[in-house]
Amino acid sequence: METIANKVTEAEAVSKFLPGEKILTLKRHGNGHINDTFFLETDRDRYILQRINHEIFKDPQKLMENIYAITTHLKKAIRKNGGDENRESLTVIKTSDDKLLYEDADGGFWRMYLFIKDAVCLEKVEKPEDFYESALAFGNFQRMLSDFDPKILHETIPDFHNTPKRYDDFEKAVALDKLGRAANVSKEIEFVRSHREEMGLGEKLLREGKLPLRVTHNDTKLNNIMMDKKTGKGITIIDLDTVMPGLAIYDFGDSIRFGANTAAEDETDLSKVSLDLGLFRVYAEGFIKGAAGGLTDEEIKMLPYGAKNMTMECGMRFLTDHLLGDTYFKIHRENHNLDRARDQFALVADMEAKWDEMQEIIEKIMRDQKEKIYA
Ligand code: ADP
Ligand code: GN1
Ligand code: MG
Repeated sequence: METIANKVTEAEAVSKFLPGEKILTLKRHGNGHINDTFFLETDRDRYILQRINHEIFKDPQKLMENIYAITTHLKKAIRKNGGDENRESLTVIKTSDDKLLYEDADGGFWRMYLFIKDAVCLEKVEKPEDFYESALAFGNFQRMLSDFDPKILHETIPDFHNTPKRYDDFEKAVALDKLGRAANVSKEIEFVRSHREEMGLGEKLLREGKLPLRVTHNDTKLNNIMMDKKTGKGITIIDLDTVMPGLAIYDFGDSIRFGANTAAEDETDLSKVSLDLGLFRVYAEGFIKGAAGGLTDEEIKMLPYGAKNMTMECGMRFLTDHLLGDTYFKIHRENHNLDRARDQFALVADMEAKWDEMQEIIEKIMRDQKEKIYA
């Protein structure tokens, strides 16, 4: 068996889900910023074991009830389409006493999923077709959840994409200046402040009923989707922790923020950071197609704003965490959150330079769609 730190605790957790299975491999896995994720291979099958970050998800039981309800709904839709429900959806493995979670003696909360086999999780778009396929899959995910009753869902992180609320949290962190870091980041603080007003637009349109509240994923970055190794298709949407009522333009936007950036999310050479307009167009086409007519004209028109606002909000969250002492996002080096924030702000600036082109791309897709309908 390959070993890892804390192996007693992880192995103990495994025994609660899979008593009698022999552990062959158990090791850290993936690049998520939130949970502790482990790859597990036993003499029977392969699995993902996760310790849920309960500083962030305050009620792991309710979180798992959400995920169980969502995956049950998705599996039904997948079966109806003749698909493979254990491959196209996450599958929750319960404990041997039929619970969705195991709570260890230290107050850690563990869950288990089937491992999605013969699939890869990309950290970077390698070719436009991959990005198009991921867009189709996220659009399709949105469509499959369009008849899911949002009232069943617990709000796992209240105000997750409430950008004005995020702005208030940012100002509080600046005022507190817990570690005396604010003086060094005055340029970044100014950048956020200069965008304050526009960051409220999504919430305003929602209040006015111009954008609908839907059941959305809310964390649609490229490494939250598994791509089939053979066909290259987006096969499974993972990381369902933040599935909650939200705005479709933000699901679109978060994918653009991560996948259409010509650099990694934490690149320090900012000259490498820019919006790839080709990828923006490809993703927009896939997302609209995947949603299969489910998006309103107003939503489609607001896609560029969704991209810019998610980038702005994420940069602001990274900067807030830097000011508060890096307690939210996992960091792997000094100033990691600051590097991430600077990268996001550089991307926002590039979107501003390319704003007219972003709008034209979306308008052209809308015109082409109408022509197809009336042809
Ligand atoms: P986080 O919330 O920390 O991002 P994720 O649930 O996204 O955690 O998991 C982290 C990584 O683990 C993913 O990016 C993916 O590479 C991998 N992963 C998660 N669930 C599965 C699964 N069921 N099958 C295969 N890989 C998975
Ligand atoms: C986190 O969990 P993960 O790594 O897929 C975060 C997202 C951010 C993203 C930035 C629950 O996503 O909101 O956009 O990092 N998830 C949570 O990379 O806060
Ligand atoms: Mg993730």
